[in-house]
Amino acid sequence: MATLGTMDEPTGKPLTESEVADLDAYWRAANYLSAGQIYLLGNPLLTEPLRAEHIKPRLLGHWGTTPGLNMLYTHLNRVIRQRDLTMMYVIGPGHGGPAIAANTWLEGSYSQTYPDVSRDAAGMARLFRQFSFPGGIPSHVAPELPGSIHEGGELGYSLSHAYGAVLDNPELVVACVIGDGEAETGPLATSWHSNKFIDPRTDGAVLPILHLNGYKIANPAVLARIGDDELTRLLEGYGYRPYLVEGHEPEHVHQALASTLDLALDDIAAIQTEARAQQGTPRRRWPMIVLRTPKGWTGPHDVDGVQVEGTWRSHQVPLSAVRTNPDHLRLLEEWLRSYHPEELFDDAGRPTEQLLAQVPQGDRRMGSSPHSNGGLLTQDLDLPELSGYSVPVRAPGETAHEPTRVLGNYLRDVMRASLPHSNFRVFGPDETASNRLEALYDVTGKAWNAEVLPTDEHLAVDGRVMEILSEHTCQGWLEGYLLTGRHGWFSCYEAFVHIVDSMVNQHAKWLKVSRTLPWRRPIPSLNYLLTSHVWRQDHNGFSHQDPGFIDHVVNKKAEVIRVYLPPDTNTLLSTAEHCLRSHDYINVIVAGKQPEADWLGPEAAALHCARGLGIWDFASNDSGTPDVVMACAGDVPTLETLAAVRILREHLPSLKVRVVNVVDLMRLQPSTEHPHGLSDADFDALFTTDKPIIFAYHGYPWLIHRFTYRRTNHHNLHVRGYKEEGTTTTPFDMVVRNDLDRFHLALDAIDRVPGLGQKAAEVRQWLTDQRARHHAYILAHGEDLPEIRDWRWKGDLS
Ligand SMILES: Cc1ncc(C[n+]2csc(CCOP(=O)(O)OP(=O)(O)O)c2C)c(N)n1
Ligand SMILES: [Mg+2]
Repeated sequence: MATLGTMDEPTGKPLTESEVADLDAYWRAANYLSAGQIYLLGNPLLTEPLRAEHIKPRLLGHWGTTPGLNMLYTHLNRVIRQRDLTMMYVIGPGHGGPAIAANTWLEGSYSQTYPDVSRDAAGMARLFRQFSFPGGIPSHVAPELPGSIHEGGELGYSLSHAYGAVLDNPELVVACVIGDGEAETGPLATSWHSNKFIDPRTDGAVLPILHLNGYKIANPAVLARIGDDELTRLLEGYGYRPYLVEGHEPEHVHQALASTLDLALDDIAAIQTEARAQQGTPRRRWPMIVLRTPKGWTGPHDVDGVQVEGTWRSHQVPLSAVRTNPDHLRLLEEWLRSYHPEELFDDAGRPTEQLLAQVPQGDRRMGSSPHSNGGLLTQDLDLPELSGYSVPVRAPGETAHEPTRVLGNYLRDVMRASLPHSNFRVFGPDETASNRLEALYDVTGKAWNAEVLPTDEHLAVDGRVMEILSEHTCQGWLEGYLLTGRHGWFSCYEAFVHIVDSMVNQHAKWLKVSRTLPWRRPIPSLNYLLTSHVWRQDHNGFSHQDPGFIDHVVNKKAEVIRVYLPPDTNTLLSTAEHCLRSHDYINVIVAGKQPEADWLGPEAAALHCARGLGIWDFASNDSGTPDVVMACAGDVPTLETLAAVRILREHLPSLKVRVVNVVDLMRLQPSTEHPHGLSDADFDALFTTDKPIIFAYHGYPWLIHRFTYRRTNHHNLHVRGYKEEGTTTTPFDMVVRNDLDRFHLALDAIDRVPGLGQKAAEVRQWLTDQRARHHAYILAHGEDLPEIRDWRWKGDLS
């Protein structure tokens, strides 16, 4: 056992000479195939001397990380075979794509997925040519690569993805390589703590492997330069038991890595066996590996008089002028021949029996892991009937409910029904209760295996609500969970979900590409519930007011993105059910948690959500010929619109008003741009071709213009929304500050309906006065005017 500050560095030699030779041959083959992908357009087996025309015109890809990744793949295959493990490989430095392509080709998974890239000379030539080549595959561990759930293009998410994958997969071990550069990122740094949320009885295990190759792109990596003592303390501080494998002599590293993997997997097996045999589940110190090997290992040592192997210079292509510089060409040939391809592949380019004997069989191959193509394993959720949760609505606006609290009851029973299948979890940065979803705690707890005090609530080692104050980790866990075929729900404050803007980008890209790959089965959608939204930050104020996540996600491919703004409880329930049934989408639902008027009964809500938008007859008096269209999207804008409509209809009874509510924001886009988009004819019918439209929108107003700029009546569209005016103030003052209040919406209508301004001069003045009254009142009393607080939509005014 290591003493503090010293990593275990196993010294055993578990391998026979011939086993070392076998492993080394496999590793050399993987390295050869990796370098071949980066460099070769022809002459894949080096059957003739290397010439400039055999070299790719553009040399792209990353060599530096690759030999280490190959070394690990080689040895993971060994332990998979020996222990019959179900293992997946997640690679933080996903720029090491050639390594995974090489290994999955060697093991046969690649050719099984892409039969034209056969496991022979012709296939090898294709494998080489297609890499980072127009019409081929990307340089990273992208969705195109079998066995991958993690592209790794954007660094930082490997460990949270790995942990998400092992939740509720008790047999799965994920070997997760973390780049020493990647380890400097915020998301990676916080994700070490995932080990406090694992239940060894029902979850699988992550084996983190910190790849200490010393460098990032042009700099040393911090963790490689703080000394073993400090690094050990850091990793132990995160709750791990680090084992060190260090060296550059292949034979030594083979022995050290083999004995270390044996020990680490023994540790994992012991933890799991012990935990699964008894009731007590104290926190465990899970093993991890620190692999300190040279960056660009086995590549050219010196190029143009400077050292490349073992330095940052090997990050991408160690030899960059091979086509024009005969010296580089010679070095490349020496380098490639140093692996002795003639010993590794037969005359037909097939891997030798020696290599084939080392790969696991069938689904045990990491490139064929069903977990890495999670849709294969997805079992749809058993969703309870909504009727058990929906609220009765006798008349619109008569009653009020807290939408997310009611949703919480539904999610509780979704969770309950999922328990036998262990395939649903709720994620959030400590906001499940704050977002009023606490009914979930009737059936499950919050995952937690660290210390528990008597004053804590709902903490449980086997809890299925995952709360950590790291939006990055929540998102990473959830993505890992979804990508391995299970279902999830992420509830987050609207303003702070921006923290994962970049992660959602990456997931959207993953989905976009996956959808084009017939062999990748659809996975459950990524569902966001953004509550505690911009308009109701009573406790917090300006820092918490930002509805821009919607603007962010709609930049992604239309076929992947869905945005919903349910205006009340029943529409939220219907939307949630729809999202939980869906696949391959990113669903963003924005809905309030404060008591809100119930506008639609269960059936009307279901219909409205199915349409995505529609005329609200109960609030309209236009009989098919409106003078003005009052449109709204979002709960607070809907309330203000209806209040404005009531003012207009009371004060100007001859004015014909049509109310259109939008729940599915994507309906506003042209049908050519989004699968949910309305045809122009449908849009014109709802919004007219020539009448003013006053549109009250939840978020930044420009988005509505962006969606509708091609519509016939766009020049008559006037949008009110959040214009970055906020502070800690009353709910109504928030809308007043942003001109989204009922008085301003009514003013907008008066000003935009031709000829109405003069006739309605008195009403206009009254409306302006109301805003002034409001202002004076809140300054004096600290709360909204009673008639604002107690306002209810009442009866039929027509
Ligand atoms: C979040 C993020 N920032 C920057 C980059 C650009 N980048 C690509 S590779 C790399 C260095 C990675 O170093 P490390 O994680 O140590 O990987 P390795 O040394 O194994 O190549 C950087 C900074 C990135 N891909 N992602
Ligand atoms: Mg590195």
